[in-house]
Amino acid sequence: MSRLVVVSNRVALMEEGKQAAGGLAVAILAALKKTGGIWFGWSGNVVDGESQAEPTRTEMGKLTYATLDLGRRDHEEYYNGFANQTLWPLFHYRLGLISVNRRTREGYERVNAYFADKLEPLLRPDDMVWVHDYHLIPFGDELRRRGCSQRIGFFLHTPFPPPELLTALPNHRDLIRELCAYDLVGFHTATDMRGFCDYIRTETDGTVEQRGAYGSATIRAFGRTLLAKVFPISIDTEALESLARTAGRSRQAERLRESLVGRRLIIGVDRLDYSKGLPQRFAAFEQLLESYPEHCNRVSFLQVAPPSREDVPEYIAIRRELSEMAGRINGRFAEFDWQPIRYLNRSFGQRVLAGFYRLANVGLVTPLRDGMNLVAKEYVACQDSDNPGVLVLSQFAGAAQEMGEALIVNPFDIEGVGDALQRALTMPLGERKERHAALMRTLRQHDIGWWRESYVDALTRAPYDFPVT
Ligand code: ADQ
Repeated sequence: MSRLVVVSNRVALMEEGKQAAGGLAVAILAALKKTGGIWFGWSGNVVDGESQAEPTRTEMGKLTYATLDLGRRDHEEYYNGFANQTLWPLFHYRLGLISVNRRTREGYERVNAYFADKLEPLLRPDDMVWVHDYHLIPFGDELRRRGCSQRIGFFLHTPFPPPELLTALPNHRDLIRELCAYDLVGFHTATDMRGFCDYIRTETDGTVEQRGAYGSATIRAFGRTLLAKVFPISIDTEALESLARTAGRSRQAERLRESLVGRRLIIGVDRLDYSKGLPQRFAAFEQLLESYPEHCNRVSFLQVAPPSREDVPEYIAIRRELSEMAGRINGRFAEFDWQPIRYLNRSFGQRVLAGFYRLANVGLVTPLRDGMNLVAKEYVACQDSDNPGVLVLSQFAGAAQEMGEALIVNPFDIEGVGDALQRALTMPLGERKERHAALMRTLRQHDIGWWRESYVDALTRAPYDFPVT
C-alpha cells in the first residue's frame, strides 16, 4: 500500500490535548491517524525576512509532520492576499468582497512553487500525494514541472462557483489549467462539481464524460485526463457519539446546564467568518423573540465564534458588526436575570463542545455558503437519541444535500429562519426522534473513515497521464 503524503496550507501540529478550530485540520488528523504518512505545509509561524529554507520534521508515532515558516511578504501575498481576499470570497459567491491584484497572485504562485521545491525531495516514487484546498491549486502543476510522476490528488474544501462567477477572476484559465494537473479532483457536492464541469465545457475546448448525476466525470482538458468526483466530508461519528454520552455530564456542561435554570438552549458554533451568516443568524434570533414573545426569558442563544484571519479587513469589520448586534439585541430584550445572546469569541476543546451540543435543544447552522459544514454533523452526532435536539440548517451548506431531515432554511430569509426556530423549539418528541434517526443513518454510513477511504481508493484507480508542457 502506498504511503500517504498530505499537503495542506496549515499543518495543525497538535500539542497533547489541544484541539484545532479548523474543519480541515480536524478531518485530516482523523484520516492520517490510521495509515500514518507525512503531513506537509505551513507551520502557522510568520518570520521576518525569507520563508524557511528547509522543513522542520517532527515525528509523532506513524506520522511525520514537515512544516515551513513563512516569511512576512509570502504570508501577506499568498495567504492574506490571494487565498483569503480573492479566492475565498470568490469561491463563496461573494464577488463584492474580492480584491484583485497582480502582486498577490504572483505571491500565490511563488509560494506554491516554493512548497513544491521543499516537498519534492521528501517524496518516494510510490507515494500518493493528497493536496488540500484553495490555497494550493497550483501545487500539483508545480510538482509535475519538477518531474513528479506520483499520483497527485486534490480536494476542495470550499464550494466551487459557477463559471459566470469564476470568470470574474483575471487569468481564471491559468488557475483551472493548474487544477487539471491533478489526477483526481474531489468536491463536497454535486453542485460544486457541476460548477467545475460547466467551466470545462464553456470556457475550454476540453470534454466532460459524466457518470451519474454529477457523481463523477472524466475530464479531458489542457492535454490531460483526470477524474472529478464528489466526496462529502464527514466526522468520526462513532467516536463523537460515545464522547457526547459522557461529555454531557462534564463539569463545563453541568455549569452550562445550571446557568440555564430550566431555559431552552439554541447553539451556534463557527469560525468568525462572513460566509457563516452570523449577522443574519443574530437577526433571526431577534425575530424569534419579536414574533414569538413567549420565548422571552425562556430561551438562550449561545454563539461560540473564535476569531480567524484577523489581518483581513473584512474579518475585522464582521467582528465589530456582531459585537454591536449582540449588544443591541441583549439591550433590547434582556431581563435582569436573563441574557438572550451569549456571544463568545473563543474556542473550546472537542469534549466541552460535545457536552454543549448535547445540552442544546436546537443546533443553528446558517451559512450563506459553505463547502460542507462539519458543525451540522457534529451537532446531530452528539444528541441523545431518546430526546434529541433539532438541527436548523442552511440550504446553502453542502451538508444540506445529505441532511434533508434537518429543518432546511434560507439564511437570507430572516423571518423564515425565525419561524423555523419556533418550529424546532416546539417540535414533538416523536418527530424529533424520527428526524434524528434518519440523519444518524447517513452519518453512520458516511463517516470520516468512509470519506478518506473512498478518496484514497479513487486516487489509486484514477486514470493519469503526464502534462504536455
Ligand atoms: P470551516 O469553515 O472551518 O471548514 P466547519 O466545517 O464547520 O467549518 O468546521 C469547523 C470545525 O472546527 C468543526 O469541527 C468545529 O467543531 C470546530 N470548531 C468551530 N468552532 C470551534 C470552537 N469555538 N471551538 C472549538 N472547535 C471549533 C472548512 C469549510 C467547510 C468544510 C470544512 C471541511 O469551510 O465548509 O466543512 O472545511 O472540509
